[in-house]
Amino acid sequence: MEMFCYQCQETAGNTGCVKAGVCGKKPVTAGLQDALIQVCRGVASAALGSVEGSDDFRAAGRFLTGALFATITNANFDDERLTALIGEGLSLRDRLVKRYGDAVEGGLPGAARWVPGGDLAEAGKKAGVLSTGNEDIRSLRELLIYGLKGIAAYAHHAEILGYEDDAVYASVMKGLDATARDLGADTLTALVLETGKAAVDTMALLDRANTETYGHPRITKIATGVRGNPGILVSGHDLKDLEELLRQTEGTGVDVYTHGEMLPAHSYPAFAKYGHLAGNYGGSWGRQGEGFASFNGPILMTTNCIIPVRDAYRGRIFTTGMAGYPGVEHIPDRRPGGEKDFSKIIELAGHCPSPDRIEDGEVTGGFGHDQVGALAGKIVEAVKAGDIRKFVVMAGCDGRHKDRSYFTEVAENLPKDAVILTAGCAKYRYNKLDLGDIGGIPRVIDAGQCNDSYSLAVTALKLKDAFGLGDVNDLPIAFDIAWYEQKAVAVLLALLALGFKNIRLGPTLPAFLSPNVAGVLVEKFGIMPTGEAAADIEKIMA
Ligand code: SF4
Ligand code: SF3
Repeated sequence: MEMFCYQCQETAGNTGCVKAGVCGKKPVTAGLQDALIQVCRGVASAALGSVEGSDDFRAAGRFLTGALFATITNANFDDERLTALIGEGLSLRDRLVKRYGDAVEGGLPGAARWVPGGDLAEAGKKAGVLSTGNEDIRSLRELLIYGLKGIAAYAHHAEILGYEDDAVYASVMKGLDATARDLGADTLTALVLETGKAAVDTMALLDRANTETYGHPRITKIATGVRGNPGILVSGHDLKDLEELLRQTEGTGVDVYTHGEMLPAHSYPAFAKYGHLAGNYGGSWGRQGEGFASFNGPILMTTNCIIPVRDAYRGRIFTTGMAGYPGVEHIPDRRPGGEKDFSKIIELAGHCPSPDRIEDGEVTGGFGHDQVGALAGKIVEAVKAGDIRKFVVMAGCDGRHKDRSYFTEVAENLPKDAVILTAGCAKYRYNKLDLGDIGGIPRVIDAGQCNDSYSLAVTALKLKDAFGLGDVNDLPIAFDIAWYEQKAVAVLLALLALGFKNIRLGPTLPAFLSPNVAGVLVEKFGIMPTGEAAADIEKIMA
């Protein structure tokens, strides 16, 4: 076995990638990511001895959220950057151990003194997933770590906008520390559920960061065609990068297009005001190969999901932030108080042909909780009048698995009195279908990025109040969630923490759930796998 990774939905054979990642991750990269996780454990344990909110505590919190984010599926494939992060983490850990090691409750676990030796990737592999022998403990530890990776991504985005919450950092530290200790299944299960609460808080923090910085999203029609100017395509999830790029391209004659999960940016007042924010180009991350090739201009990957880079656009793709790919130029981070310098990308755009037209329509977005709140009266009326019978939450990720056509089939065949609530790139399976509206309420209500899944939960809670219900599960709502990477794990844990039950999850259940752990989720929360579209629709509408 050259590596072991089973953190995403596309893991080989739904058991684990052992030779190379289906995502393109090489064994060395996998080993380095394992090493980075091990270093993160040590940093977390040592930081727990520091005072919450102190400079050292914050430095650890920031390091952990950034480093965990770098290990999310399709975020960073660059061995040099991973190695640099490991080095940074080891020095931080050793400094924290020296200062606070004695104050750590229960003493420091072995991970805090881990010495990788010469071959980092090999050492990482030894300390990786399979170093835990018991499959249930392994499953719970990994479930915890993947939930924390999602939390880390959200916390990192919030931090970029200047929003931090020490309680979130503390939860990340506590969770990581727990995976380095000899804890039983019950303790780990309780921690997993606690992590769901931390996920809710982190998503609320990011929601505040986004809406206070860029305004509340408003219903917006977004063009999917192209204009005749040269363009830059921005993918990933980072709004700050887009903000700075829009500012720097103003008046240059270069248009900016969004791709994949950047689509919802069009709905924020702070971005909609830019006339050269031209539209959204292409589909979700899985189809970036074709879309990036025909775009003709530079592409900026701000976060996940980057896939193995093709020759067709190798010379014009750039990464920034926690994204990275070997041989791809990386735009360095902004200095405190400064902006990133995108001049090289803008200059390159000026020498590139304009994008090929691949479609010519529009999609509607901008249904954040504030906007839906404004429509609540209308929605409640439509439910009471029997015009809306069910809300079906179909949020989450898209992917390349052939069974994902299930989600298109469900969307197409849901009865006309069902409304789909969505967020994340899962929407690309049905957001360009003409599903119509119910008395002016569109049948696909798109809250935004996976980062905005919180908005859907707030929407559901607002509807619960509007209907005067005591339990969210009494709402006419069903969950049919598509997952791929670890942010979706955090969202799932958040939904469980908020009390939502009977969630369908597909296209497959996570390989990292052992039969016993899956059993607990089924029994306690009614989690179930997606099945045949027609049969599921019947159950959803029942
Ligand atoms: Fe395999 Fe997914 Fe891990 Fe990539 S991230 S190596 S596809 S399990
Ligand atoms: Fe998509 Fe990667 Fe998860 Fe942000 S872009 S939802 S998969």
